[in-house]
Amino acid sequence: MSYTTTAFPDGFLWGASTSAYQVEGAAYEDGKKASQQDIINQNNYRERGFATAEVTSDHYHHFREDVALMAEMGLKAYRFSIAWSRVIPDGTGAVNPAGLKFYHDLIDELLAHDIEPIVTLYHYDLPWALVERYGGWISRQVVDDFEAYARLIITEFRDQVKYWTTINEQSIIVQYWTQKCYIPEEYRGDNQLRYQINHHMNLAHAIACNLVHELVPGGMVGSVIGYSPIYPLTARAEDVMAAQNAHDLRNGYYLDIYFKGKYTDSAMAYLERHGLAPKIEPGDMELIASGTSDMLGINYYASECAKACPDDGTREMRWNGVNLTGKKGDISGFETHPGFYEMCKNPLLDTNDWDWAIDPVGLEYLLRDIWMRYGKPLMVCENGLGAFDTLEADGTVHDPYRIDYLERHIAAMKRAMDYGVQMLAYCPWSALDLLSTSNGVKKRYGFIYVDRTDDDPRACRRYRKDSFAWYRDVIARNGAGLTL
Ligand code: BGP
Repeated sequence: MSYTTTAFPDGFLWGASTSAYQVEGAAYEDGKKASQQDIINQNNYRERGFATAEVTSDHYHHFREDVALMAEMGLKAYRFSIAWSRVIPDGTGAVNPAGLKFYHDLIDELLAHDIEPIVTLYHYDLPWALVERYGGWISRQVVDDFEAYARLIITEFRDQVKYWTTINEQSIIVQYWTQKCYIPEEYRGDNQLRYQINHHMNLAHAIACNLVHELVPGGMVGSVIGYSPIYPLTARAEDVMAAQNAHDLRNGYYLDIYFKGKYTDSAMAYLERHGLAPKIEPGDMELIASGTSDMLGINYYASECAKACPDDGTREMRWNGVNLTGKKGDISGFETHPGFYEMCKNPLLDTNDWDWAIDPVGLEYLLRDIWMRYGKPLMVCENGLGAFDTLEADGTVHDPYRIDYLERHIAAMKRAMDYGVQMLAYCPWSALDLLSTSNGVKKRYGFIYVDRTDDDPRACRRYRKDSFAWYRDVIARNGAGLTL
């Protein structure tokens, strides 16, 4: 079925995305102290040869050049995150003026180029001091400390930042908790903590929503969910039911908190039955319900597939597998919840080299589904293709695979808009190459190539990829003429 886009509405925010620890570098400069990602990525370097977070794309020192390149592409928005340990190095207490200055300079630079900042308060990088002090997100104390941090940042930038997102991808943090949070060794066997951490994040999210409403007149706030629509493997009723169960536990469980202020009944029943439900204290659900969202950020890379899974003692509960090599098929397994669902490969879809299904129609499907259920404006905060790119001797990078991926996803998003979905922004991942959360720097997503390897940060020189010129043209014609 062929579909070609007409122009997007005026004011649509064409953007791109990054996160602090994945792009900034300067991990220990100008007063910044370690975040848990600095520590986790040191381990990733030792154990797997992936780059550390010390330099990444060195955006901290190149940000003016990067913003100029973003402006050259015609970006109307830039979604990035603030590193808590840059502005409050010990997590609580003394504020680091140099850290705040960096974000002031960045935001001023963006605004000088008419680029709207979309700020994420938290993107996996809890100050390491809080892990050492009380185990990080495992402890409820983190909620109070997050509140103080969020109040500082929102107050500091409220005159310049309208769009705020709270916590990046709670859904993915539950799935890949030891890579997204530093979990002390002795706790790693206790899967209830995944959902306890998430509960603490729900409280922090609600507090941040309330703070934006209190401090930023006209501001808009919401979470950013890592979202995969889930298809049944077959049309068998049992597989369809399994896909619904997977949706409830992996997607609905977060969306219902953000928009209805409650946990999804079916998911909660499953968690309670298995001793995995979070401990909820008096007042928690009232706080969560008070922190209403004005919008939702969505990170979409791939759809997923589920099938029925018997609960007959032959299967063990497990969470997601991961492909660490970039060789198709090297995925270490699939999430399994006996009696509820089991994730599996969709035989109908091609994947990238890391086994992520490529599915533009999945974006239309999820946008329409979320819009139908919750009716709030949406923004794509991440979407993109991780690939091995090659820098040619003449400084060019030919990435037709990325152009194809993005074109079809943008077209799918526009078709959802034609059917009534209100979209604020499209911020693909990533503005420039950066450190992948799971695969080092060789897995690239950017419009701008950053010349470095996992072992050697070199000078991080920037080069425009073919997708850079392509995206500039897409923005110039306001999205018209793209084909699904
Ligand atoms: C999302 C994260 C990003 C980003 C992206 C790609 O889950 O919000 O931080 O990295 O996924 O994932 P990866 O880096 O593992 O390829």
